Amino acid sequence: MSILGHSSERKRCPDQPERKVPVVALAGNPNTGKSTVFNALTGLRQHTGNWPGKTVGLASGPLRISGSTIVVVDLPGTYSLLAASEEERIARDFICSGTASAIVVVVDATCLERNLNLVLQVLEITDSVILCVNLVDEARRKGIHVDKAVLSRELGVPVVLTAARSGEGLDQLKNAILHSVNRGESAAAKRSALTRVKEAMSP
Ligand SMILES: Nc1nc2c(ncn2[C@@H]2O[C@H](COP(=O)(O)OP(=O)(O)OP(=O)(O)O)[C@@H](O)[C@H]2O)c(=O)[nH]1
Ligand SMILES: [Mg+2]
Repeated sequence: MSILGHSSERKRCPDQPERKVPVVALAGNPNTGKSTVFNALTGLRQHTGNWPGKTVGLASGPLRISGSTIVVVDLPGTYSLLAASEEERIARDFICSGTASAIVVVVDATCLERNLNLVLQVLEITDSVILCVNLVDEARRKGIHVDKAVLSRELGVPVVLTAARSGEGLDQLKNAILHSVNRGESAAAKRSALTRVKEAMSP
């Protein structure tokens, strides 16, 4: 869809800052289920399959929740922000561009340690991160338990456990996205109100 980066058409007061449609990106190592999460959030049908490197460009679609529309961007898989391939460069450039209000890092619950490298790199760029620990059904099958509370405490970000293919945890993920976007908007509104007050006070 074409609303990525475009302003909403909602009427606004002349001295109010323009409201942009919030953007949330799905980042993560290849084959962690980003496009499956994207499809579940947006109702679209991005290409998925059980081998890495399927998503090669940016895809975007709307997540409609509680009367709000949020643009979700599905990024190509990347192991690191020190991009090696063209697909990794696309993901890195988008993450670093600041376009997204929040980054959802989708990790594989069955090999969390390997995936955390990218999580830590993204956390160096922004603290608006949600950790989506996907494939928890596979982890359960292998006897792997992921302690959501400990992860969230240690990383300082919300953590949601999902099995995107069956829809498990997706409502919690939607709520975490909405919460993060709303928090970002209210912080931005406070900053802009403060700027206006300062301007009004300056001689
Ligand atoms: N069992 C299980 N399989 C999943 C889950 N999420 C995704 N899959 C499967 O994992 C495979 C990879 O999913 P994709 O959504 O294509 O992964 P991706 O991260 O977009 O992959 P790239 O674009 O190649 O980086 C597919 O076969 C999905 O059906 C899940 O929660 N549980
Ligand atoms: Mg994909």
